[in-house]
Amino acid sequence: MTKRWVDLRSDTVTHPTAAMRKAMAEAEVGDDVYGEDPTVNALQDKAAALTGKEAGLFVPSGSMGNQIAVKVHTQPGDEVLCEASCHIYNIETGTMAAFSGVLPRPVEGRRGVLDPDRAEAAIRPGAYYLPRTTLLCAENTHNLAGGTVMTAAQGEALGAMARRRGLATHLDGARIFNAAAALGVEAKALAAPFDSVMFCISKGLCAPVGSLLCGRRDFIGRARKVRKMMGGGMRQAGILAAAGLVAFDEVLPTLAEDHRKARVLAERMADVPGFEVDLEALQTNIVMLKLRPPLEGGEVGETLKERGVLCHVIAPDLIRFVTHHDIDEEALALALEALGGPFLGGGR
Ligand code: TLP
Repeated sequence: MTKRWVDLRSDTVTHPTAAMRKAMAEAEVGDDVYGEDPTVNALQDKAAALTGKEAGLFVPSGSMGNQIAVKVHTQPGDEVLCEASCHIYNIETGTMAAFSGVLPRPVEGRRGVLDPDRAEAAIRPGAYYLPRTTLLCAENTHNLAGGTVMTAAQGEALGAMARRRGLATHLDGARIFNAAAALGVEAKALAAPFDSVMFCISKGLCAPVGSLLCGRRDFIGRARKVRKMMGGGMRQAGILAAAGLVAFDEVLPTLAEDHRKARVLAERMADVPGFEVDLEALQTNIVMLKLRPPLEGGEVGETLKERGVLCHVIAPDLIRFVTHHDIDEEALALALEALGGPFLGGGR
């Protein structure tokens, strides 16, 4: 029998469910570059409805969805306000600079949430020799802050400020349904303050590939052109979209379970000498573990791997664990057992 890994590196590691594979095999397809794939069209319509936007566009990845939005909302030389540790700026290979020719203007948030006054203070005055600040990007849930949520009220305050100052707004909602589940609200309430929103079906929702970019109809029209420019025009993509349609019915309603499992893991971690977890900051499915010296990320990661658990070592003092649909009760028990052994003094 092959070894069972408990893979907590990310929720991107989830596999499509049996129902998804069946729907994929049976999907009605067409050429989506002609707009003729009925399953892609159905997914885009559903995504627009879930986020309360006029239209949606199926894109191969979350990064592409975000970067299309940046391109459509800006002109080269513009400045983009974003939270300092956001994905768009830090983990998308510098695409906003390389592809859109824009400058990021990082602003420190609190637990990943931008304060409207601090963000407003970073907007450039209108002098002709300064860059123009034209776009504000937010992230919900916030990945590097540890899956933290931005409430609808916080989003509304940020959106209102941006509108008043004439900025376009984009929400990286890769995990917006985790935020919605944690807050007990609909995703569209969290997306409403923003002009555009991107969410992923390939993370906690278990679909194998893809993300949706949603916004006004004219914005999506321009986004479709940029997607083609980036090489993201797909053909019989209904095979992939079919999994997304299943995900909304089958997996989306179970996200709160992932959050419960993250808390069980985090509570166990809080008892391990040298481990530090901020249980108050833990709101969804991402557990950020801080290590106190002499513990070191690489070594702790290796020890866990020897015990069958995979995690994402972000820095020598920081490890990320993400729970998801494929972490069942047995996997959770294995992870808890792995955390039970010593991490110092040759306790492997
Ligand atoms: N995040 C991945 C890695 O890139 C870190 C992960 O394992 O969490 N926005 C957010 C908030 C994300 O967390 C991610 C992926 C993306 C965008 C990009 O999505 P993809 O990987 O589909 O390009």
